[in-house]
Amino acid sequence: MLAGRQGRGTALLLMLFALITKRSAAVSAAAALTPRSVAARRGPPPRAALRMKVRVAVVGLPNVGKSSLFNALAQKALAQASNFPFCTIEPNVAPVAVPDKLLAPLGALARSTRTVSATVDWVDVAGLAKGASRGEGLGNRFLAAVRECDAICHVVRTFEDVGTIHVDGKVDPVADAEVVNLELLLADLSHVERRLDKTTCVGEERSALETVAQGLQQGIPARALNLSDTSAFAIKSMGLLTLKPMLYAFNVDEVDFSLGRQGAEAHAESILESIQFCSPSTATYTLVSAKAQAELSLRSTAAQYEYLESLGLELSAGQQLDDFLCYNVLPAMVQRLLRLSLAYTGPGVPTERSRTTRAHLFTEDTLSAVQLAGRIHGEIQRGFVCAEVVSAATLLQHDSYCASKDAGCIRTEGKEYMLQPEDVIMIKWK
Ligand SMILES: Nc1nc2c(ncn2[C@@H]2O[C@H](COP(=O)(O)OP(=O)(O)OP(=O)(O)O)[C@@H](O)[C@H]2O)c(=O)[nH]1
Ligand SMILES: [Mg+2]
Repeated sequence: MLAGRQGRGTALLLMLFALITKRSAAVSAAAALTPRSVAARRGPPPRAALRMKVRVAVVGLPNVGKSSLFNALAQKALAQASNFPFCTIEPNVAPVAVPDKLLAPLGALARSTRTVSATVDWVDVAGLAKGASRGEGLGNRFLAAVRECDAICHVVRTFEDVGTIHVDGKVDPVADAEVVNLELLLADLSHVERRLDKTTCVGEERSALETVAQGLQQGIPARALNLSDTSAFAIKSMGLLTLKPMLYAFNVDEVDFSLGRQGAEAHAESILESIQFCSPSTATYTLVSAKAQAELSLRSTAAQYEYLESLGLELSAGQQLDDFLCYNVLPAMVQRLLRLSLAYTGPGVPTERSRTTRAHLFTEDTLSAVQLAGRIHGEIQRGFVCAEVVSAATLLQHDSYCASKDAGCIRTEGKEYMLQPEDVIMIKWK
C-alpha cells in the first residue's frame, strides 16, 4: 500500500536500507515478479511521437568513464575526462549522427551538394553517487537534465586499472549498477510523491502515479510495471527516470574489448543476471572501452585500422570499423531501443535546384506528411498541396528521381499520409 504522507519519509529510508543491503528477499514483490516474468508481461513501450530532438543521457557512478564515452561518441575531445570523481558538473551535449547507409547513395542520386544526417543529442551528466537522493555528491539536481532525455545509457565500470579511482574503493559492477538504479528509483519516488500531494493530480494521472509509487516503494522501476499506453501517456510530462528505456554500456579494459571479447561478454551477461529487474535476454547492452575509443576516434581511419591490426584483431567479412566502435554501435542501439526510423527529403527536387539531401528521424506511425512539412518550414506546412513518396530502395534502383517517376514508382499522398521507414518524400506546396 502507498505510505501516507507522514510515513513517506520513513518509507523512503526503509526502502533505501532494504535495497542497499541488497536483495533483501529481492524485495517481496520481486519474488512474484521475477525479471523474466516482468519481461514477459511487459509489452512494447508505449509509442509516442518524439520531440524533434531526441536525447540520450549518459549516466553512471562518478569516474567510470562517462565523459570518455561521450567524447568517443562525439569523436571530439569535448568533455573533460580526468581521473577524479565529479570531474563533470555541468552537462555536456553533443549531436551524434544516426548510422545511415542510404543517405550517401540518395545524395549522390540527387546530385545534392551536401547530405545532412539525422542526429541524436547525447548528454553527459555528473556522476550519480550513493545517497544522491539525500544530497550526497552533487545531489540529484542534475537529474532534471536526464528527465528531459528519451533514453538512458548506463555506464558500468568493469575495467580494473588500480590507478583509476573508484568512489567505493573497489570495482564491483553489480553493486555499482544497483546504486545508480536505486538513486534513479528514489529520485522518481520523491518526484511522484510530490506530485501526488497536489490536488491538481487527478483521474488517469493520479491512478497511474499511484501504481508507479506502489511499484517504486517495492523497488520496481516504472518501466517494469507494464503500464498501459493511456497510463504512460497521462504521466509522460513527469519524465520519470525509471520509465525511460535503458541500455547498459559496460566499460571494459581495452584488451577485453578487442581480444577477450567472448569472456567480457559472458561477464557482462552474468552482471546483468544479478541486477534486479534485468536479464541478458531483456536488457540492451554493449561493451565499450571508453578511454581507448575516445583516443582512437581522434585518429584517421587508416590509423584506426592500423591500431586494430596491431592488436591482432581482424574484422569479420562485411564488418566495418564503424560497426565495431561505439560511435556507431551505440547510436544504432538507441535507434532500435526507441524504434526510430529515417525518412529523406531532397532527391525529388530538380537536380539544378537540389542542394541538400536530408535524413529525418521519427517514430513509426507518428509523423504525417504535413507534420514533416512543418518540421522543414512553417510556410511549407501552410501551403501543403501533396507529397510524392517512394521507398529509398525502389528509388535507388533507378538512375534518377525522374527515371523512377517515369517507371511509375512514385505515388502521390495527402496531408495525413503517415511516413514509413526509409521513405523518400517530396512535398509540393504553394
Ligand atoms: N583504464 C581505463 N581507464 C578509463 C577507461 N575509461 C575511462 N577511464 C579513465 O577513468 C577516468 C575517469 O574518466 P571520465 O570519463 O572522466 O569519467 P566520468 O564518469 O565522466 O567521471 P565524472 O565526470 O567525474 O563522473 C579518466 O582518467 C579516464 O581516462 C577505460 O576504459 N579504461
Ligand atoms: Mg564526466
